[in-house]
Amino acid sequence: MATGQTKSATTIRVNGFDHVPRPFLIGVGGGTASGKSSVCKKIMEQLGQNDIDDCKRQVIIVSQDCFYRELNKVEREKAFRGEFNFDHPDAFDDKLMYKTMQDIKDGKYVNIPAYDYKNHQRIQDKGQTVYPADVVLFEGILVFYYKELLEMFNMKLFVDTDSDTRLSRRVLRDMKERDRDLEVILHQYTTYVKPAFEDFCLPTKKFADVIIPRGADNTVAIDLIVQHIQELLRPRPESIPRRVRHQSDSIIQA
Ligand code: UZR
Ligand code: MG
Repeated sequence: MATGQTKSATTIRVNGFDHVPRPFLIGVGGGTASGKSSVCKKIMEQLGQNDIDDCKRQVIIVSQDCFYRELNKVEREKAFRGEFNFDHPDAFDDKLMYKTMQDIKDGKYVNIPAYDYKNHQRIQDKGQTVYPADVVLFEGILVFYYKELLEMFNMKLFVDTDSDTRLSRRVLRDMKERDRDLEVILHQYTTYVKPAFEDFCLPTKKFADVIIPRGADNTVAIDLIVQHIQELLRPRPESIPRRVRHQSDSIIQA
């Protein structure tokens, strides 16, 4: 399935009515290197979703980074010099992001682009197919910035980690995983990352339902969130299967 394409939602018949299972959408915001991905992974683990086939997962993670927009030639040259602001809301393809998240909410199958941080571009032909799931975690620095997106979330978490910790993690990660020089990382951080965090990310903390201090180290907060999600998923009518998926064109019950 090509990037941006969708496949219509799976309809199931419950008590004589057509029903499309819709996922519970959780936004996970927070500054760079705050531990958003780690918090999502822990939630997934505790909901017993590890070592499960992609198409059978009840909980999935989608990263906002997959929606960085395509850069033109001049912008890409700037990006390689560390002079492009990836922390500004304009760096994202907001239209594709809304459409994709709306399709996910509508229980459709979607394909989202993969992103290459070393070359600052989408990886063509290498996307992630998102199958309809019970819970979708959407994580990123600016997930609560865009009003249309904000309104889609059923639950909003903000990972609140001290900025010294975030900077030191960011330096190590960018050197190791993103092939960057220390000087470029620090220049980028002071010029773009930190000011944009203060202008665009931090003000969205007020929209959060739950603020998680210390990120993934905060096992108590993560336990509470997991318990809450489990309870929210439980009250579904017994007659509605927890999960359905396509197999050829038929519908099978999990
Ligand atoms: P997290 N980013 C890159 O480093 N390169 C890119 O091509 C695109 C994004 C960075 C971006 C932002 N900033 O701070 C970070 N820069 O990815 C967000 N510079 O990712 O939330 O995992 O830190
Ligand atoms: Mg991340």
